Amino acid sequence: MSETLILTKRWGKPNSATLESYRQDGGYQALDKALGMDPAAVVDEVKKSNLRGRGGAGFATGLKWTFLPKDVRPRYLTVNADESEPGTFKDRYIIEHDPHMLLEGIALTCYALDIHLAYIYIRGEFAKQARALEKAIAEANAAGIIGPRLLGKKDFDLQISVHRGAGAYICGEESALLESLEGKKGYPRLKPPFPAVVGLWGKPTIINNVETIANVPWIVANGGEAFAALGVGKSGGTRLFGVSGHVNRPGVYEKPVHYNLKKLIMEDAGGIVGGRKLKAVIPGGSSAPVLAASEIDISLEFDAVKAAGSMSGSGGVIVFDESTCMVRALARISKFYAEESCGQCTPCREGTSWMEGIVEKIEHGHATAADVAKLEQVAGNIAGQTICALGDAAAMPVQSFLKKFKHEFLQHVEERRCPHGDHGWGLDQ
Ligand code: L3W
Ligand code: SF4
Repeated sequence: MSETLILTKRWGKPNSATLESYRQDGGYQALDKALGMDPAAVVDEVKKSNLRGRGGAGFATGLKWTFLPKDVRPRYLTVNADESEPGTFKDRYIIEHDPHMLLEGIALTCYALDIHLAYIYIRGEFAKQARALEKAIAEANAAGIIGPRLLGKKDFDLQISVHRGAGAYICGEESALLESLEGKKGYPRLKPPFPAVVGLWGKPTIINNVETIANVPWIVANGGEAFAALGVGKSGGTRLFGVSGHVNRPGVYEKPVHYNLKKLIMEDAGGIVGGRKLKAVIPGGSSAPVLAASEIDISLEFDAVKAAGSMSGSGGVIVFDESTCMVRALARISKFYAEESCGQCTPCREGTSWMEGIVEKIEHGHATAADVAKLEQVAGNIAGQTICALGDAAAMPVQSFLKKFKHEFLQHVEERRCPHGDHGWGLDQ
């Protein structure tokens, strides 16, 4: 039986981003169907679908939608297109190849939740994708699909606005994103209250990832149960997995949420380059704990990856072969978090730079065994002590690399050099 494709089925078609092409393939028919439904029935389908957030946390989408207070207006939708987690590259392709699918998802979500203004917060570097969105929004407005009347038939005003970020990773954190959208510095807010209750301009705001929202047209067209049936347990549908690193065929793969990680790497992505052996895999973006080669015969479903000691996160699968220096790889990851910490809370601001410094020292053969122990201690004092998840995101790779590959760190100390010399492949090569 051929696999069901929801998000990638139109990728590669000529002019797939145009309204004409989208409509030829049945686009906006789900919106048409929804306009004949009660908005609450649309929410019910999303609940039944077991759609879980594709941005990293895997939170149940339908449940999040129910957190909106009943009587407070206005309420907003914000689509998180900040996609900056190292190893994650999927939302940009949805926007590039099928922007109307996202717009239809937005229109359906707004209709379901009585929202009249939606923002798409897009990573500043995504100039091409921002232009694709602007163009698609202009087409949808000109065709009367959005604007004062949905599909030209239902009095329901819907405006969609694109807001470009300015290159800060932290603005992908939902509350920092709201601050940035309000024109302020992207400092994460303390939660609770969650954005669904107190969000943009203090009003209830639903924030969902691009991929999450892009699934909604299929769910409405085919029914929530059909979507749930593509997955397993409380996780429905397919997901986009971005496979990068030492594989023969890196790229984005759409697979059922519970697809096997080993199969994805060894079969779909063509196995390890040069016939070398696999050393390690980060299964869900750089924040997720690393898995050793022996640990990857697992389902990629959120809870299954958690049970295996990591996170399925944003679906970014990073593959390291046997030639990788794990200290160097960690040095690259730690540098990223130190650079991107917003500096608002002490454990993260000081701890990320401290960890970066120690890992660099180990990598260059200037450290002692006491430095390795200190690294472990610093990471332990960041995790769970910060305002937002960036602190944990910086600590988890350090803790897991040390847990699984401590011998490599100690080897650097003993030999007073990197055993891989210039030949180790780090993340920056
Ligand atoms: C109302 C409650 N709402 C939770 C909402 C909350 C949010 C969602 C998930 O971090 C993770 C992080 C990164 N009432 C609620 C509630 N919510 N309880 O549910 O919340 P949370 O706090 O579990 O996660 P988060 O703060 O959204 C996201 C990991 O994802 N990550 C992400 C990076 C991804 C990118 C990217 O490029 N796409 O940056 C990677 O693994 O570490 O753990 O909406 O408001 N009681
Ligand atoms: Fe800023 Fe880091 Fe604190 Fe998050 S954990 S608020 S990024 S300093």
